[in-house]
Amino acid sequence: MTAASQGGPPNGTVLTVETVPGYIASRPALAGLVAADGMSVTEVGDGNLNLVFICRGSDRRSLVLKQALPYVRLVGPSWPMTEERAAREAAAITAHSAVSSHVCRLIDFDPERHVLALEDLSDHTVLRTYLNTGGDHTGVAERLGGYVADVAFGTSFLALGEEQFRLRAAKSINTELCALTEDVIFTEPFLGAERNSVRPDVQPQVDTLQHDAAWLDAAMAMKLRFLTVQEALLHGDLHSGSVFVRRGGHPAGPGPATGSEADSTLSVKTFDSEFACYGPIGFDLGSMWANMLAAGVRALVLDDTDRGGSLLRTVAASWDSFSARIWQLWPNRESPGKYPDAFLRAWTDSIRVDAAGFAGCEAARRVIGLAKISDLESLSGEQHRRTATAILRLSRLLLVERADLDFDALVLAAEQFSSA
Ligand code: SR1
Ligand code: MG
Repeated sequence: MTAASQGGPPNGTVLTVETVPGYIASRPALAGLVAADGMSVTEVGDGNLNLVFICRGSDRRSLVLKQALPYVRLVGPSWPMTEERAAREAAAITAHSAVSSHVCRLIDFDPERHVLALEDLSDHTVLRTYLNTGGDHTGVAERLGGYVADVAFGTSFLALGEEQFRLRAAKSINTELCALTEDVIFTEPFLGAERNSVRPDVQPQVDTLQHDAAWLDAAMAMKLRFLTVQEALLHGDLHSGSVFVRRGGHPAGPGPATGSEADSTLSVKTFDSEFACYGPIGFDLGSMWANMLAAGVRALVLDDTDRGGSLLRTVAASWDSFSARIWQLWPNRESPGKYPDAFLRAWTDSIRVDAAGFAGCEAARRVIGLAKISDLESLSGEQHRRTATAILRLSRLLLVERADLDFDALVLAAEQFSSA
């Protein structure tokens, strides 16, 4: 029976705050969760691609609906984009939830209307906002490093065996969303595009970089890695806008760190995995690193020196936790005889180099490309110029020096770049 025949809006319709209660009532998996009578519906989608509704019943029980539109919301119908991305996200959530607790829960998926029903994490805060408003980030990067390791191991040939791994990779093809990533992360910031924009006082540095052979060659090498390497089912867009955090039972917000007690009450949940694909594991780590570095640079430019330094050091912290977790999982590999320890040593070395290079691409695109970040865009004048300039200098360092990157040297460089 279709949703329409049960009283919901017909297939092909875009949900509205008015039609959401009828839609929920029409979905057997949802009807009992939030009562249609007295339901409040708020559209909160402030992302680049989709519609998002928070639906709360009179008994305060709630859920979130996310509908993929047939175009990129940020630009409008002139940029069509497959609605099948909702199916890719549902599949990724399912696969990632099987191996990690740090994933927003999927309640229902409607493949006809391209709608996901998700747990409502309104008591959490988006990590980007949290970082930029002084939230205590103790333990967050460590959790994310562990999450990437769990997903990397659990969706790789090590856990699945080679045959299942290849079948899963074949099923997870996400052509259009990967093409979008290739355009906005690996092509446009480096080769130039009409969709790019930079403020006039940053333009000279961008012009210089776009004629810098070492930076360009390194970015193209990372583009090749993204296009050709299939190690695990990535989140595919693991920036700080794709992570929710909460401490205790209350909305996460500014407050002092309280050591291990704070860690035990910390909730970290990833969401928005519509860009999921089989790809190089370093892509997820690198996306996270670039955004943590941007938050750190911003804090330094705003003279929040201790906090800035501590945000910059989350790169090393997340790597340590990724590495420790993957070695912890290693004994569980399906075929120990075929994969000696030397295999994982070489692999983690290459993941680390990849992560640095991908962080360099993500850093550049957040200054030059279409999809900006509030860490930077909320600044003005000299503060904006200094932050943008430092992020671009970090992009070059991460890309060109990716094979020899030392985390302490990275922190020192970021501190130095932020003071210029
Ligand atoms: C249309 S802008 C493209 C970006 O938006 C998403 O949030 C992803 O980050 C993607 O790269
Ligand atoms: Mg997103």
